[in-house]
Amino acid sequence: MRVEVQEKVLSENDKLALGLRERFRAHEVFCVNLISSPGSGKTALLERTLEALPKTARVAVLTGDLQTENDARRLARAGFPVKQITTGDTCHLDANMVIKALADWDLDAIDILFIENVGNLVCPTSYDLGEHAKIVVLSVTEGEDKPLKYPAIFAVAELCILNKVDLLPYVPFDLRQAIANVRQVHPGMEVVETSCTQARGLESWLGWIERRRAQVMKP
Ligand SMILES: Nc1nc2c(ncn2[C@@H]2O[C@H](COP(=O)(O)OP(=O)(O)OP(=O)(O)O)[C@@H](O)[C@H]2O)c(=O)[nH]1
Ligand SMILES: [Mg+2]
Repeated sequence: MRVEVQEKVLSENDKLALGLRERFRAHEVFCVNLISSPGSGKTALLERTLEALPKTARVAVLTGDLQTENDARRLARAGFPVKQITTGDTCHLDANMVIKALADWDLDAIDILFIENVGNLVCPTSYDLGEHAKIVVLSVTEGEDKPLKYPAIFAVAELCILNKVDLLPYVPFDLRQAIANVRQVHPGMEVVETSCTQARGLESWLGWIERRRAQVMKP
């Protein structure tokens, strides 16, 4: 008799991410991983988010880029803990970078951890950071075909933020087709339309965070 044993071989990153996920669970930290092309508005969305939260909110941000501390500087203005991870020539964050960045933070003092990944619609998709949800940001200047061209991130993300809707009158972007493309790759996927320059759609986004966090924290 032949018995087939199928065992998923965990990569080194997966093992570290499992450890991170366990730490987030133990310290009751809700963690989201924001992924998009460069310039879709990840930092702008986080700026508006931090501004909208009460000063007493226990939130923190890790932000990844190949070079510069620009995003950390922008985000630190809101007064919450922020740390930049500069990856040099690496096109994504990995679990080890997150572990190192968290080393001197007290996770018991954090309820929500936002991780802004390096701007890239491909590489960050396959690196688990121990997050509870990946969120993909697509902006209207990128073209409505991107979910079909880069399906992997749209397939695994729980939520699609469709950003820069204030520019819709000026760019040839078919909003209905874009949403149809998102849902062709990921049936039923929730889409929230935002403008970070006009602070539109933020209530829906903040509502999603609250609902999803409550789900994750349910005993
Ligand atoms: N018109 C408009 N511009 C926006 C919006 N959101 C962001 N921007 C602009 O788009 C540019 C890029 O925004 P960022 O927030 O830096 O984008 P990002 O995704 O963080 O970029 P990287 O970190 O480099 O990947 C900036 O000039 C923003 O001001 C929006 O909703 N509407
Ligand atoms: Mg950014």
